[in-house]
Amino acid sequence: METRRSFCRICHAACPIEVDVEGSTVVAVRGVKDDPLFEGYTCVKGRHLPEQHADPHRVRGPLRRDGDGFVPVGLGQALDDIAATIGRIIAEHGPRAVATYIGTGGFQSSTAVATTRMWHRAVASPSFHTSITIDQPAKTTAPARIGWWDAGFHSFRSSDVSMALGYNSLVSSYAPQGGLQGTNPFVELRRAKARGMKLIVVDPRRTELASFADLHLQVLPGEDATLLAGLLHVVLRDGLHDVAFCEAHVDRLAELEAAVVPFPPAYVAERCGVTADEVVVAARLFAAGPRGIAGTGTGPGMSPRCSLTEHLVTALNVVCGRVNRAGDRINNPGILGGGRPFRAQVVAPRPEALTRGEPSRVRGLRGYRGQMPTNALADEILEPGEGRVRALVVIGGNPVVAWPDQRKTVDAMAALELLVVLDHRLTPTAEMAHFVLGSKLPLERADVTHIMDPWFEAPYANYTDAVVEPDGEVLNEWELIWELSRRMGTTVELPGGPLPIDRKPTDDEVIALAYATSRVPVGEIRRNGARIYDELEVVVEPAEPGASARFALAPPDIVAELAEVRAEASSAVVLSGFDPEVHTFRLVSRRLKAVLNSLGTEMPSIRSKGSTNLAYLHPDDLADLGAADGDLVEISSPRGTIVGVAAAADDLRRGVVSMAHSWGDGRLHDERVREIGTPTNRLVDNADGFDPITGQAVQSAIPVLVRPVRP
Ligand SMILES: Nc1nc2c(c(=O)[nH]1)N[C@H]1C(S)=C(S)[C@@H](COP(=O)(O)OP(=O)(O)OC[C@H]3O[C@@H](n4cnc5c(=O)[nH]c(N)nc54)[C@H](O)[C@@H]3O)O[C@H]1N2
Ligand SMILES: Nc1nc2c(c(=O)[nH]1)N[C@H]1C(S)=C(S)[C@@H](COP(=O)(O)OP(=O)(O)OC[C@H]3O[C@@H](n4cnc5c(=O)[nH]c(N)nc54)[C@H](O)[C@@H]3O)O[C@H]1N2
Ligand code: SF4
Ligand SMILES: [Mo]
Repeated sequence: METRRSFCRICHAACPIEVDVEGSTVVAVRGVKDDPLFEGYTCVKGRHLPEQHADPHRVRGPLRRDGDGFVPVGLGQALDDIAATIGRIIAEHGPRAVATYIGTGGFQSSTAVATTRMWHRAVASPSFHTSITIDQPAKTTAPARIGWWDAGFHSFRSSDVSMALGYNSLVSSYAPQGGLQGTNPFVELRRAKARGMKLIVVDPRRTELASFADLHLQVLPGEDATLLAGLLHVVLRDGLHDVAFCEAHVDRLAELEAAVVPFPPAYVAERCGVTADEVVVAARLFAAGPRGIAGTGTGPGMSPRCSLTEHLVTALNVVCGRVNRAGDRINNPGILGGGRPFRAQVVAPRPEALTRGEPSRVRGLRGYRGQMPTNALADEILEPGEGRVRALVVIGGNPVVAWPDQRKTVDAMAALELLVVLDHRLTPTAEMAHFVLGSKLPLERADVTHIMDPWFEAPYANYTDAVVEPDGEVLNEWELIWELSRRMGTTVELPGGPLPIDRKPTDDEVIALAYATSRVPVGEIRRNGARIYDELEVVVEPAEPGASARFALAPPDIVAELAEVRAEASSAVVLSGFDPEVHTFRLVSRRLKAVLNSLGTEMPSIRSKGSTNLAYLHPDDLADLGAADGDLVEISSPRGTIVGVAAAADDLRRGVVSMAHSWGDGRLHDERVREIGTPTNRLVDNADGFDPITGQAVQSAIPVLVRPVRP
């Protein structure tokens, strides 16, 4: 038996691992105790990688649709057929008709996004989609309206205060401030608390993270914009903001102050279901700083008015001056990103960037930052007319359960002329495909730590070679793009030059081409393995002479939306079908430790921890419904109905159903809910109450009616 070093790629966190291998069998996986950043951390998912490799149902070679089932087919034949169909659709309907979607699984492969994006450019198809546009997309669009700070905002390790609105890093390893992702989050948090950092958590659930909080606001879901307006109200009213910073760098502070006047603590408290005192204490604790930021997770990022919420949280950080100043050392300048300077100046808002993207054919939406919104892809497939999407290649994603509006998504998958899925599992989406291509598992390919690169709390990078041989006729993500390019005669240009077409490159070559402009050459990162590049002394430079851009705190559309919020009784009114008498509960999303979105239950040890996504409810709510733990409950939104298995949870506030997403299958009923769970996206309407800028549907704080299912 041999032990090799690698890193886990089930989620973005990139925990370094030691892998025991016997021939091509993965025998055991452990954390790396001496890793300078992770200090031995792994989670239950990573430690069960051997079961992922041993899965008897793994897709080990191409499958082609044959009636209701599949037949195995040779890889060359499958790729010939796929390339020919894509070529025909482009010739008949133009390149826009061919779309790709890279999901969370695809993101883990460090060259998937770069190669797929450039393939789109080569065939002139704008229809490039990823899970980014359904994963808190307002984070990518808010800077265009409010501006950005070139040298970045405060990092976690140097913070005196951290405000977490709707994320739960101790389960998700996700944190907008870095710090609690890509590390050992438990150790990191304890150290921060030991040095005196104050933690404020805003969440309807007393989450694992909230249990460490100095202040937990157990809010009603969906009201984060109101809460943030209230925090800004207190900060500005009491003069707790950084006056000098605001004078030098912000515009329209007076307009923002005026716009939040109608959000005094008493009003905000009533609306958010907390006390006025809690609102004031939170504002003062945060403003006291002097360092630290507030950030949102998927809770607020998927609730109504996510763009406004993201604007206000950035505004709160800005008025408190929580940015890196000239002379500050940047704790992680990024290793794979380019060696750009960090300057103490505002990056000007560019709201026009949000009105110039490729138009979507529905709902007045547009592409932004080189991608089309995934929220509208089902409509792009279903809406007749020029530019209709007819072919879709899904790379490590699971639209049937993960996309908003399940019914529409299922209809869309069925309407495609060509659906290709690259995955190692026969997912509910793969079950609807014309071709399923088996993907390599992460331990079968080389990768770099590209997702975490800008977020690591230290200048850290890792590189892994493949540690086992691939099992079956399976493909890496870039290999699929290369195979299509070769057959279609397209050139995929990467930062280091074109992907060679006359011969098959290696993983290492493709990584070197994709990260040719990295701060540390990838060859060096490969030689070093996991390492902190402490010798990279990057210090914030003064502003460029003449730099005059300012943060746009209160553009007229933001002021107008704040007034709309103030005129509503609840954020749920954005949904036209909402009836306050009927939809008395709010359904919120949550992550589960043992699974990643739809992935996990194929591993027997994980499956034994639970085969359904329980519908957690406060025990008193359950009692009022006349239901008990383990009973079936029917959950209905204005858009649809699911049946879930109820579970009592006293960590929730009353009136909230907390449920993980992306379970179940595409059959649109829940007869097998106890065995496979149920997809909460059946409750989601992608065309009602959506955020007008990003198209984000209401996927959290969904107004629902809950009823017991009588046997
Ligand atoms: N209601 C509701 N809906 C949500 C959310 C929510 O909170 N609530 N969250 C949203 C968010 S944040 C996201 S990111 C999306 C997720 O949306 P998706 O990414 O579409 O869904 P996943 O279930 O993560 O699908 C990932 C797939 O990749 C496969 N995979 C894993 N590793 C690899 C690999 O190395 N290569 C390849 N080719 N495939 C691999 C897995 O088997 C799995 O089928 O869902 C969104 N949907
Ligand atoms: N173990 C595990 N880790 C994961 C994933 C997984 O499925 N499992 N998924 C990965 C993905 S794709 C992503 S994007 C990240 C997401 O990472 P996080 O954003 O941390 O996701 P959650 O753990 O669901 O935390 C969301 C929190 O928001 C709260 N919430 C819901 N609605 C509201 C609201 O309206 N307002 C407020 N203030 N709070 C609200 C919920 O109660 C929940 O505690 O996690 C990643 N990591
Ligand atoms: S946190 Fe993510 S990367 Fe780390 S072991 Fe768990 S699944 Fe793997
Ligand atoms: Mo996500």
